[in-house]
Amino acid sequence: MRRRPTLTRLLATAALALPIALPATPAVAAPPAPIRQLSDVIPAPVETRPDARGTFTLGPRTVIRTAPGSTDAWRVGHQLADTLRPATGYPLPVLPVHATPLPEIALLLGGADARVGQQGYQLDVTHRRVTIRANTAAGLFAGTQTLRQLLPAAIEAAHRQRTTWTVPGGRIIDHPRFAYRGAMLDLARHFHTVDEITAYIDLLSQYKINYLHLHLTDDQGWRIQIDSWPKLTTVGGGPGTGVDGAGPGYLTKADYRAVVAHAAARHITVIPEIDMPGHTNAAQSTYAELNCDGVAPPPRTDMAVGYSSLCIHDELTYRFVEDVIREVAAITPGPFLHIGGDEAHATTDEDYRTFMQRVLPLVAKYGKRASGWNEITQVDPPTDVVAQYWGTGTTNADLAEAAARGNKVVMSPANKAYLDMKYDPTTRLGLSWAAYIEVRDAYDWNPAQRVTGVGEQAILGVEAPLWSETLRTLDDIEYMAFPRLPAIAELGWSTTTSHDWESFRTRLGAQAPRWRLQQVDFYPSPQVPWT
Ligand code: TNX
Repeated sequence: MRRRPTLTRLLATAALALPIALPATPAVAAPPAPIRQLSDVIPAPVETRPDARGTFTLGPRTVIRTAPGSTDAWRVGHQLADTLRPATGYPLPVLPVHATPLPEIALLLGGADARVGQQGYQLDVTHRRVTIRANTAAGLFAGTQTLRQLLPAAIEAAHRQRTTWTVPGGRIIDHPRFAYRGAMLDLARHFHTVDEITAYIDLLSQYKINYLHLHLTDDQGWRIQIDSWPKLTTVGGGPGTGVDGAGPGYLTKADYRAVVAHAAARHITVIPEIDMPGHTNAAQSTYAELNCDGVAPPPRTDMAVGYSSLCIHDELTYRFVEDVIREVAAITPGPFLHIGGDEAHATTDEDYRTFMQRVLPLVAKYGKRASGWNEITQVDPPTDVVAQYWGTGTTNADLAEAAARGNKVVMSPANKAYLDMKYDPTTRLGLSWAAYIEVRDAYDWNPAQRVTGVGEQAILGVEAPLWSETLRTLDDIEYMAFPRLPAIAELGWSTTTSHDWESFRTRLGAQAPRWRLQQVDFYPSPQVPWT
């Protein structure tokens, strides 16, 4: 690469040739002072203490140092280097920690403020170094995602950029309000490939999302390989499946493991969902014996819900369910297995109870903790069962009773957190049965004050579901998730005291240059001052 003469150098040469002395400071506009502040981060950090003297500049000699002996920390260090190298063009070697005069980014386990807990971190930025301290690799990873947002947006470019890579000085102490911050992707209505899922995971991880719930089965398609029932995928997930027959495909077990590993490397835990006893037409149209009358119904590619039910009083049903739970549990390292349970309108209340009382112990038998949509609270499930609230109202007696008994709740109110709802009547994609959800609607609610009797103590966290009836491509996914996903991520992570729409929309607007560089196809909401 040819080095172009800088203006300073040209002026210095001119000064030698001229009889008069030039002022020591050439009349060149100084690079603008960093306008980013420590608090310009989504989700908003718990505590920021800026120190204007401490600006750190990432340079060609910067090294990344990680806690010795921790492969987890070393891995986070390499991920950070991989993130920072393309745009900076710097080597950023990852080395074990020891005293060094070199400018450095240090990733250390231990020594952080006691408040950071298991998922948080402390970030210190001085002129000489950036130090991220945490108790876990997950905490270090969260800290690196904050650091990424504190660098100029150009850091997201895939090719070398000419800019000054400053990080504003000071200290951040940060930790999540809720342990669970989820996103859900529906693979059943339209299948999404491993590449699409992992691309989505990469975006989620930037906003400290730590659970990815995969809706793997529904009336229109079955998307996960089950060896003991092989036609579930080849037929139930085969050609012609999905809404309008336009979403065929399925994950092999190897695909699923690849997704799980990609997520785990970003400290995201995958939760598989097998929806039952309703939403089962794909299985029942594939295997006639799963129907009470022994007759396979035709495959369905429409968007109706609530018409299918497994046969509650047939032992074969439970052999099927146990096979599926066993095989899915075996490829799922995370603690949760979601058994759906929503909209079982073709199952009587009594049969629903019978079914759940047989199936919940099967989840436990294979070492998993069951979660289900909030209908599952109708059967008074054991208190380790997690209920996911998807209603639009502010009262739900079964849910409140379950919360009082000790069941934890994940909040996904459909009129706030559903990413498949249209932004407004003109949105090309999505549905509108629950609400139109503009960015402010997605942001302005409190998970612990949404449903009467389900307060802070009962809430495990929040989740933003993305149903795929109308979504086919990754662009479609991005358009519905951005910018609302970061709003839900902030509700899950940040304290209520920092909740402020004006602050949020300004910080959100500043994300746009990053999304453009990442080629995220976001919805340019008129509510947000995009930069
Ligand atoms: C309701 S939410 C459903 C899904 C649909 C979704 C579309 C829930 C538990 N069930 O089957 O895909 O609405 O918004």
